[in-house]
Amino acid sequence: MDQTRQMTAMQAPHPDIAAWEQPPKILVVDDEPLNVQVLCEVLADFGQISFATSGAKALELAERERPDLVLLDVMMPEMDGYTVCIEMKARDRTRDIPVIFVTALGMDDDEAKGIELGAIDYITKPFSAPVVRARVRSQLVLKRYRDYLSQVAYIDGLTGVPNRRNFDDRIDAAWRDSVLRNRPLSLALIDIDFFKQYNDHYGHGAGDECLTRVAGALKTAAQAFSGFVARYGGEEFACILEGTDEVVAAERAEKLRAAVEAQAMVHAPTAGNSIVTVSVGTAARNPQADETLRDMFQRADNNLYAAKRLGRNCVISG
Ligand code: GH3
Ligand code: MG
Repeated sequence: MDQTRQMTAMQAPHPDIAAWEQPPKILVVDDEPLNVQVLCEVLADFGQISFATSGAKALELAERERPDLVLLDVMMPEMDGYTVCIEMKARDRTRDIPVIFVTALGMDDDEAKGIELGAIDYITKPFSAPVVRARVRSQLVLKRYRDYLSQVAYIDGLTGVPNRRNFDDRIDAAWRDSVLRNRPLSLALIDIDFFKQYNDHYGHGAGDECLTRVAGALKTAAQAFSGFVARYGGEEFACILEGTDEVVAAERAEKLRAAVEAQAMVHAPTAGNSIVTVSVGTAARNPQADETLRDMFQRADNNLYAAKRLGRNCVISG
């Protein structure tokens, strides 16, 4: 039963684009309006098509709409397609958007250059509608598979929140950033209280549902202060609080604790609390101390266990 639920939560993309719930977004870039018109007509049934007739406008749209694919004319006045591609690959928000170059027939050197710049394919002018459609279709399907795989690799299959791998990457980056910019960084470790009793009483399936609700409540609460919540393992979650010192971290951890309590999920009669609650331990990076990320973790973990010893459903910071 659990497996079925996980599979419906993250389905592999259907090979037929028409079956996708979210139609793909394609950006067509060409300074010649007639070419734009032809490409838009050829691709109309694939999804949502937008267009730009200059490199600058293309970059703006790519940043804003984050299309699944860009068809990019090479020869354009002011900013040519190569420059647009280089700019896209240099920016975080547009780096992963696949680009197909549109080149005039017989310009082999140009095609090679486009691929070296990070384009994934090219289409030659004058267009052949079936070739354009076939190339675009295959790239859209590949893009959707890449998106799916990165989701599977970085999202917890049960609860839908970021997984441990995702968390490890983020905390490493956050730690480096906080050291480099001398900015505060805090961490909250969150563990469900008496969860074994919940499982023992209601069964593992219900336990899974409870975990999912706790994850959802934590994620929603953390959004208010841009906290990054992940499933750290089992019934333990972690929240990265960037730019947050010890005092503010304690306030935010309290909001996370209260958000789970507010769900008012009835606990097992054998559990020490009548509703499902969490205990939280926080730690802030101490810029004065010669501390490692591991040290900060250790302190958050110690505080979590102190919170458990103190009776659970509380936050211990410092
Ligand atoms: P404490 O308040 O001290 O944290 O007690 P606890 O019962 O929550 O802690 P304990 O470590 O004894 O038990 C954790 C339980 O969490 C045991 C394990 O079966 C359950 N668990 C871990 N991962 C999952 C999961 O993915 N699904 C379900 N249903 N249960 C899980
Ligand atoms: Mg627990």
